[in-house]
Parts: sequence; C-alpha cells; structure tokens
Amino acid sequence: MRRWFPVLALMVVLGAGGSWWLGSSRTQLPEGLERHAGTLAGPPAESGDHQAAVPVPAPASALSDGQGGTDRAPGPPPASSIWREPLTGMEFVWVTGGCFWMGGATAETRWDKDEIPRHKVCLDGFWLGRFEVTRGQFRIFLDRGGYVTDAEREGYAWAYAGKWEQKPGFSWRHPGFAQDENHPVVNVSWHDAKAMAAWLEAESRRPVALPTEAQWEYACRAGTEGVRFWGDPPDSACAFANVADRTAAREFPAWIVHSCADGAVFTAAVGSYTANPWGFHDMLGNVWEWCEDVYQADAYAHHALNNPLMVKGGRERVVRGGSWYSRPESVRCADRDRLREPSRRSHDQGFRLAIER
Ligand SMILES: [Ca+2]
Ligand SMILES: [Ca+2]
Repeated sequence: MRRWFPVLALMVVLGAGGSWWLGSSRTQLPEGLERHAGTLAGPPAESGDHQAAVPVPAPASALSDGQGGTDRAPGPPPASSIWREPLTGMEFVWVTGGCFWMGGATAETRWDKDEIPRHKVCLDGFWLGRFEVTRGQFRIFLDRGGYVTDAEREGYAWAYAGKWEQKPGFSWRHPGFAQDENHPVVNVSWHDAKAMAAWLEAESRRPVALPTEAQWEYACRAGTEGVRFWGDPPDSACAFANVADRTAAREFPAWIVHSCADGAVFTAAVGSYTANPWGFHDMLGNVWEWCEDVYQADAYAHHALNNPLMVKGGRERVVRGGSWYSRPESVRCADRDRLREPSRRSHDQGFRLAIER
C-alpha cells in the first residue's frame, strides 16, 4: 500500500497524468528496458515422486504464540505430497491445514497499515502450485481453451521503460524481454488467471482456483515467522528470489536494490532459486501473483478465523510477493499490494493456481 503514495505524490506534482498510474505502477522509477534477463538455472527439476491427487491426511498444526516463539510450527508437507497435473504438467504441493499468524511479523521493521492487525487465521488443507504458472502451461490453456487474454483483446499491456506505460502490442506473448517456456507467464490479468483456473477445473474435474490471500501468505511463510521465509535480511534474497538486485541495477542504475546478485534483470525460469521450507519456489520475487481476494485495506479487521476470503469491496484485486522489479520493502510475506482493475496486466504480474481439497 505504501508503494502507492509516491505515485499519488507524483500525480499531484505533475498536475496531470494519468489515472493509469493508479493501476499498474510500481514505485521504482528509472531507465531503459529491453535487455534479456540472464537466468541462474534451467527448467524446474522433476519431483520424481508424483502421486495421485489424493489429499494427504495430516494433523492440524499447532499455532505459535505470536511473539516469535513457536510451540510447534506447521511442519512441511510430506515429501510424497506432490501431484503433477497431467494435462499441463503443473506440479502442486499439498499444504497441510493449520493456523498461523497473518500480517506484519514482529520482526518487521517496515510495514504498511493494511498489514495489521496481525491476527490468527486457520485454513483447511489445499494444494498450491509449486511454481508460478509458466508460459508453456499458459500456452496449453490458450491452445486448448480458446481463450483470448485481456491484453490481446485490448491490444496493450503495462510495461516499465523508465516509467510505467501502456505498450501497444504487449501481451503474454510479447512481454518486452526474452522469455522461454519455463519462465512465468506475465501480462496476464486477474480475469485471465481466473479463466485458466476455470478451464483447468473443467478439464481436471477438481476445484481449481487462485489462492486466497490467506492461503498465499500461509504458504509463503511455510511455518516461519520472520519477514521473509529465509529470515529477516533482505540482502540474503538472491539465493531464494529474483528481485530488484545488483544485476538489475546494471540496467536500471537508479533503482533501489537488494545488495546481492540474482543473475536476472527481468523474469527467471521458475524454480531457479531455492524453495521455501514447504517446497514452493518464487513465492517471493520473479512475478507478482494474483490472489482470489478483492483488495480491502482494512481486510484484517474483518477476516473470519477460518478460511477468510474477501469477495466484496471494489474492483481492486490482491497481488502478493513482489517481482523482479521489487525493492526490499515489497519482498515480504506480509506485504499486500493490489492492481486497480481485474483487467490490469503488466510484465511483472503472473499467478499460481490452487486446488481446494
Ligand atoms: Ca533480479
Ligand atoms: Ca512470485
């Protein structure tokens, strides 16, 4: 939420401009676009132990005391609980149900008002994509599903080239930088993501959805209570996440970056970095991820204890996790952001899918 304030200030200063700034802008402001991102690794490794999509019964995990001490943190899902969806090859990891503290961590040195109050949330178990949805997987959906994305229908997407602007001809096919089929699909709207979920639900006959905001944060934290799943220091990011880093600073010298090098300016192939404790890759960084929830700044004052989901309140939709574009303050499990319209799409925006039990 904080990330909007400089944008609003800029609008005031300029005295004109653009309601579009409210939609997809991210607060990094510098130069140039175009060069291909280097990546650290190739396609994600196969899990080697794919199993049928039968949810693995597991005990509810204990809740920590919220003060940094943990009686019994939610344990990692069993190693056997990875399921490979046969049509798309998408891998899902089973997340054992349990309770956690949602919102700004006690170690948080910076947070936004919309991240508080920190509150207890309990979730039923669910499956969540091990990786962000890739271009290759999205292509299968379009080829078989006959769907046209918002960007292709309207002829543009938002892209950063020193500033955020509408780029004619940009879409998931043309993000403005090079991608192979294992890179996360970008320039996809919430509508597009929901359409793929609906298609896969029909094809697989399983309840496919976007993760709720609570599911997303639970999976990002993966039993941890620090600012980031690897701990608090932002500059340890580069082993775990593709973020605004020293690699990107060579392209965009004015950016505020993490003091490390992840090897990528723009997107990296999914799974290029170390997974979090529950086996999810790129929960932080690479691309922002759409959630199911309508964004409400005061959502945490209204969350249900069990399986909260905000479905009313406006057209904004929650996005989580930060991206290749994101400075440290946006690369946190508690950070909440949103795009203005469910039709918005930009080249740092993607998603992963969830399957309810
Ligand atoms: Ca990077
Ligand atoms: Ca991500």
